[in-house]
Amino acid sequence: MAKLGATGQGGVNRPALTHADIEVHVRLAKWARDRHFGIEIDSYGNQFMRRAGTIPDALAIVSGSHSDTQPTGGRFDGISGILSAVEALEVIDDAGIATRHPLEIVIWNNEEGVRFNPTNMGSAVYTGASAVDVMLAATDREGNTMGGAVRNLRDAIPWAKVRNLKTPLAAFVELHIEQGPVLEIENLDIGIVTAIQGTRKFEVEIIGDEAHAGTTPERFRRDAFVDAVKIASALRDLFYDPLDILRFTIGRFEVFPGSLAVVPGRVLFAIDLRHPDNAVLKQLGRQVESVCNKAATRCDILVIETRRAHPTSFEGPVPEAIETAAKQRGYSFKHMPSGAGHDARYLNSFCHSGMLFIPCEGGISHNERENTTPEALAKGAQVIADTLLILDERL
Ligand code: HGY
Ligand code: MN
Ligand code: MN
Repeated sequence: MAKLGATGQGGVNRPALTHADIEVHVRLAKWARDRHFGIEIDSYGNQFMRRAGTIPDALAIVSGSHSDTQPTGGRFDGISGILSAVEALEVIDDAGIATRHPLEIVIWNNEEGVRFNPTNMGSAVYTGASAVDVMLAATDREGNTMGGAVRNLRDAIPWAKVRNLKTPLAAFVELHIEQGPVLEIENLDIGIVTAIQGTRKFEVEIIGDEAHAGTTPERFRRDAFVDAVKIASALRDLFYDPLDILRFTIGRFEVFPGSLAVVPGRVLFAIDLRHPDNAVLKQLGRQVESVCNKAATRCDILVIETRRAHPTSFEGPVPEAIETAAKQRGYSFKHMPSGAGHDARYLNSFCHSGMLFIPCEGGISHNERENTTPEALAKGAQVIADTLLILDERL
């Protein structure tokens, strides 16, 4: 899978439903077809591969993650969660184990929010937290819509059946690399995820006037870049947290028209804000628009919120089953929160949900150097297989 969208520097660049990402979907669909598993794709492009259970109408127990990556992403963020589910279903199938519930592998569409903004669209749409029409209308930088991209996916897998959005599930469990250093430093096999911090994302548009860079005196300029820098600095002051719990990032900053000789007439940048306490996010998020407007001197400012997700905590059958599985195998584990966002966040308000982390070298992620070990991946996949079977008994 790491060859599909390989950057040449050891990483992966595989935006949602580009050629490389669709190829991931096709290969997994062919693998599933060879196993006589059912394949379904919903109207938003989430793909499900299903091994039937013995009880008719029993809800599916599902595991998986996302196949898209950051532009300079690693080989494990997302895809390791899908492949561990594949591995789990493969061994369960090879062993001829009949489960009561159907077991499913899922590929959530567009988790990273790189090509189409915002993040976690697939799980948000599936569970009803985001409107499908709005999300299908999202466009990438070339003006392609998500709706068109989903049609390309469907065309590539014509044998896939249609899955209805909001089809109920019995449970969802997601494996992910930790993307932080804790498990490696403490020499632990498995992290049982207790919570995901809340997030709010905004887009800020600064609208000035394009002008000739050589002839236009400063006093006549409405330079969008100049105001954008003032705004970015004011936002950094607003979000300064002496406790260093708040996470504030401007990871995208675009200057238009982007020519050396033109005073920028427009700047677009994105804010990523995260905190475990919803009250803090609420209080700070409320101030974004006024701080932007106050800091601007000559330009017009437009602020829109593109994503708001509350902190969520995982409790009940799924984390309990992960713990049972880890104990049975004699794997070391700890309970820990997640700083990164994951699709399990949206599933958690839809069905029993949980996540497990495996160690990640140096805690490095969203980086081409992202790495883990075959042993860590194998233990994680083993726990996923065991967890699916434990949940099949308990639910
Ligand atoms: O940004 C996140 O937390 C996720 O990895 N996309
Ligand atoms: Mn990621
Ligand atoms: Mn991820």
